[in-house]
Amino acid sequence: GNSGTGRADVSATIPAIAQPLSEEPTEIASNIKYHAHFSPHFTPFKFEPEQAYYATADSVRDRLIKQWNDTYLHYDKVNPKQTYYLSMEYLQGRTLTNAIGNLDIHNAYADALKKLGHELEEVVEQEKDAALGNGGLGRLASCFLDSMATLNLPAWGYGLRYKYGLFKQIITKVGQEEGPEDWLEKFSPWEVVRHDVIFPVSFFGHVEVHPSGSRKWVGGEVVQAVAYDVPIPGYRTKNTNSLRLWEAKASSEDFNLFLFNDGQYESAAQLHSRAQQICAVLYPGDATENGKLLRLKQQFFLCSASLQDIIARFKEREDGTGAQPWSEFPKKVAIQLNDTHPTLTIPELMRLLMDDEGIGWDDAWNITTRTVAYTNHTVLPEALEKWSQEVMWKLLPRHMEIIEEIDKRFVATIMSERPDLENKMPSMRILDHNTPKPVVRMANLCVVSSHTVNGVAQLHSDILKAELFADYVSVWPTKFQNKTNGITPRRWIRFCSPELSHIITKWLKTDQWVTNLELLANLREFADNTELHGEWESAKMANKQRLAQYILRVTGVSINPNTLFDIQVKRIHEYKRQLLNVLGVIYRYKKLKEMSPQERKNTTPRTVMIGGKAFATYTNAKRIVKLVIDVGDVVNSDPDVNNYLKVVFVPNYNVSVAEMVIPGSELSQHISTAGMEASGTSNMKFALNGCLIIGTLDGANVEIREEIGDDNFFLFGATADKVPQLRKERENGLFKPDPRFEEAKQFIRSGAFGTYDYNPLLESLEGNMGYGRGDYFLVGHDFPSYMDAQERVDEAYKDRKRWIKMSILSTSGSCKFSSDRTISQYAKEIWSIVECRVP
Ligand code: B1H
Repeated sequence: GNSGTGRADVSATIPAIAQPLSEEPTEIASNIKYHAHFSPHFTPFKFEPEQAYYATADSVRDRLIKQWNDTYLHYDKVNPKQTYYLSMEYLQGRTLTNAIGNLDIHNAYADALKKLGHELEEVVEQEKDAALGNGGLGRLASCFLDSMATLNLPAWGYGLRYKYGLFKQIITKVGQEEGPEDWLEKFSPWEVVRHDVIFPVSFFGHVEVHPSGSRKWVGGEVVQAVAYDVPIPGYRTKNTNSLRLWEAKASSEDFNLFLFNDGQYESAAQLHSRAQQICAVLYPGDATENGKLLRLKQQFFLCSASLQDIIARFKEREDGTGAQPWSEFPKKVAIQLNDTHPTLTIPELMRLLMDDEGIGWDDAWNITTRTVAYTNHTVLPEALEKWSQEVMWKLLPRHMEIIEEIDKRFVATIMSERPDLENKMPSMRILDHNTPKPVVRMANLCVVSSHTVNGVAQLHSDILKAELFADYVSVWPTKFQNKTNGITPRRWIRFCSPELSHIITKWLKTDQWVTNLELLANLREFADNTELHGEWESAKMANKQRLAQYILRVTGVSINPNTLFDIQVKRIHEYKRQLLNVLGVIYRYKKLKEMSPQERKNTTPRTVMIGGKAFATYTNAKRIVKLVIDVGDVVNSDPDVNNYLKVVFVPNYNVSVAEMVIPGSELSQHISTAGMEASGTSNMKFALNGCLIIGTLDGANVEIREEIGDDNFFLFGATADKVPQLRKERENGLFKPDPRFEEAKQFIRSGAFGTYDYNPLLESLEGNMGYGRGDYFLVGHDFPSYMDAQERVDEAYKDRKRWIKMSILSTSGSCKFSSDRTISQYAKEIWSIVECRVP
């Protein structure tokens, strides 16, 4: 039992099933007890935080299921046009806090748990993050799901149920090491397996041609796709949408009993383990692509299963007779491709319509192109997917036939309508025969086959139109749009910073801002109010203290909440320029060392925190991690300076770490080389939480600065339009490095941070210009203006009143960056769907 711990004794009396929908803490407590007793996942009568978490999750899930089922029935009855968001990644993070927050029963559950001897804050920490994504692209998909449900939009997500999510980062003396992220180790209480939703997905095989001329793909390997549904509740609404994650399994006929009886156990189960590989692990490359067959199988698995499901639902809802008016399909279905990863949706939909439904090419093409839209998330060359034609012919022979036909017809149309584009054809075509190995360019396939193509911030969309897709723009001028990214204000301020949220609600005299972020603009009028300043500062301080405790717990480094908390957290990539940050820190350290104790007292004390995962084989990224750790070791143990500077590497950055770090930050760094970060979304989260930004004119920074005002943004660096010219100058030996830059690099070379070989990192900043060489990312060029901007930060921070005002203006200037706004625009301008509210 739990006698003496203050925790509920779940053995004493058999709990009655308490009203599962009651909002009374007492009733909720007995409902949680009921679950601990009757849906046990552990040895009976234990009630530690872990048991309390699972019992609470079961109790919350009961509430969700009622409205989830109602939503399903309602959409079925109304049969509205529905959006299907196809994504290889969802970075959902934890669910419990978000679920009780969206259900608006946080306090009742907190009180109920208290009655059972637990603190909600401790209980929710038991949950493992669902990290089925790499970074911004995956988290964007999750924010979109939250907004679609909150806006009562009939819209579902489709993805894969990876057994292992994004690797766990372990920081040791040697730098980053990777471990498996076994989020299903116990199980997830938030998924429901639908045993009746199961579709076959084929690979390999050959194409049979029938005497009639029709073609049929006969797959060689067949695996089953089983649906696992995750409820996506909207905020304060009944609508609860679904995230449907597919799991691959072999059918039981595939188990070879003959081989098994013969003692060949491994061979007997071969097909089982082959099927299990498909959803075993998320590919860990953020903005990189590595062309492995298994990744292509994953992509096709997602596309094929999702389309079969979408078509089955279309037929069921339409009339159930089997005589479908297929021209209705684009009026009922909008499919959004989250980057090119689900591109195979296009040939697979064509195949299903032609080969299974007997529709001719022209009609099938019309249906497909009116259904599918594509979002581009990057212009980095290493992320543009190109699949080997040879591999594709083997894995998907029928799809390659269709892709060839799309390519052929595209060429024919352009040649007849736009002969002036003849010399552009080689780069515009879908098939590329010129490389040593012929490839399919997935982005080109998407542009040619989608009714709409969008970028994720204004600057990015402009660059797409002017560069990557310029030739297509001249053919289809209205196909290209911008949809500036957004973040959900529920997870990213209301639930992760309740202190600040309550202050906002108090001053705005309404909590409507949580679903109508425009209202934050009304905070501006109080930006000079000293009473608000006091409250604001103490909320920020509470969040900083919480962060300091967390840092102490995970790194052993104690940091002072009275210093400026300066944070850069994102995937480690040379274009994001964590190296610029570290070089700046190194220069600051060196100057502090040279100062007299009296001079040091006049500086602004800072705690610099850097976190993020490096792709396991990206050696320069790993060297940057190691450099941050080494600099931290030296600086933090140097008694001359460690009251004025500390440097911490935040390990294993993920969604729940972000929920801790962002509210506690005062300055955040978004310092990519201009033109390279498509949007960025953490910049929006920081700004919303009253954190000031030091940044370049890149991605959404441009729009954030526009909204919060140039006085409240620490700007530096080259602009995107100047970057090509600067690279050329550099190539021609015209670049004159700033002495501060040389000094910082020399300090590393001198061995000040240990014996690790940093030469490869320093060499990437030198030598001949090329992708990844010769300071391609212009760290040297931007260094002086970066240091100047940092000096302006130091000055601004000394003036407390000014700083707090800037912080308030950051929050109130963040209205535009709600994913509710983004999703409303997608719904209206791309999907043509409207709300379908569950009564
Ligand atoms: C973004 C990716 C990405 N852009 C390939 N591209 C991947 C590319 O596993 N892969 O193969 C995974 C991810 N991710 C990010 O999308 C951009 O870099 C951010 O700037 C942007 O904010 C985010 C959301 O639009």
